[in-house]
Amino acid sequence: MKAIVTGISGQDGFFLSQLLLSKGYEVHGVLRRNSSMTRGTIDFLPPDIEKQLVIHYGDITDENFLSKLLQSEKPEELYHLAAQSFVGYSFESAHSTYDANIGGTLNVCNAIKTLSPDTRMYFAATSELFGKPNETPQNERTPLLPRSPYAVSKLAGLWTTRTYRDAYQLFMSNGILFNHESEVRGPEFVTRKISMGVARILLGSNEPIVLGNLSAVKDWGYAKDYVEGMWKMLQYEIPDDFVMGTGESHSVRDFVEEAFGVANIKITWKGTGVNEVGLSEEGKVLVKASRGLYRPLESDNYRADYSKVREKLGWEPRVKFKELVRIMVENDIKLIKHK
Ligand code: F7E
Repeated sequence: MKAIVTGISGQDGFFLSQLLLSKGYEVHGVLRRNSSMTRGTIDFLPPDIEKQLVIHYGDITDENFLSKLLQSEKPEELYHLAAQSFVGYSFESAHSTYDANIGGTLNVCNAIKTLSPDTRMYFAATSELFGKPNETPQNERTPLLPRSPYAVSKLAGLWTTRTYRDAYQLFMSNGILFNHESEVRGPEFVTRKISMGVARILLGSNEPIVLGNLSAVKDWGYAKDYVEGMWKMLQYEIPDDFVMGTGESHSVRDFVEEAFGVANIKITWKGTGVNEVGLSEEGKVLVKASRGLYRPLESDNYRADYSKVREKLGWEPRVKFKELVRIMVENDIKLIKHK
């Protein structure tokens, strides 16, 4: 079996490529060349794993590149993970977000349709499609009401794959995944920002962690579990859309408390909104809020109803919130100690 993974240098690419290799796949990854020649999470892979990957340098916004790739490789499966995935940044740069997330997805769909129609495709959709939902928990029937350029772009991607699936009988499945995190999460995302900040403070730093909206409520799971669900979607008899999450809701504030708890530091809160601070027992400021880190629109109130993936694919999250926070904080403590 051969699979192509776009976005192989991201968090999910890190776990997915290892899962596919362990199942005996030939794994091809699409990687965008950059001037500093960094390769994202590929550089964190064990060398014996990394050398098994076949890397194709190119960009998903380049239609020609994708056409040539699909024509020459004709993979059984393609996991389309590449995207501008940072919601906050999408407010500053909607255009580049649309180019990568809508244009890139359209290119992938067109290349499959014309050059490799037997390829099964997974599209990385997102819980951000729900916006600020009125119904809890959210499942495949919950209305899609995006509240960021990122979410709008993913809505277009979702409907592109649905349309191609129905119009041309292609196997294209959508994973509507809630937040999934890990020890290789990028430092711009809130969970990693917190786990790194806690590790820094535990090991002597006096710099508080500066955050935006502490009250945002998300459903956070472990990325390693979610890539298994992606693979299961492509083994299922029909293409379909699936919600994946943990079924637990927690605020950013809960994440902070739990993370400091792993480091045996108790935090208490004072003030509200942008004036909120988190203090240690000795009164030291550990966390503070900043207006500049709030988004123009927030999407939250999330809790996944993942009964469809459980019933149809036999998928369950193994790692839930507390364990996830522990994995991330302990990993960052180890990383900082060995720096
Ligand atoms: O924000 C709040 C922020 O940037 C989480 C992506 O993988 O999951 C991810 O998107 C929450 C938001 O992830 C800070 O306002 C507070 O409510 O870690 P995040 P995200 O926006 O939820 C979804 C499912 C995806 O599809 C995306 O691709 O935390 N927040 N203070 C903060 N967020 C950040 N980044 N930094 C802060 O200082």
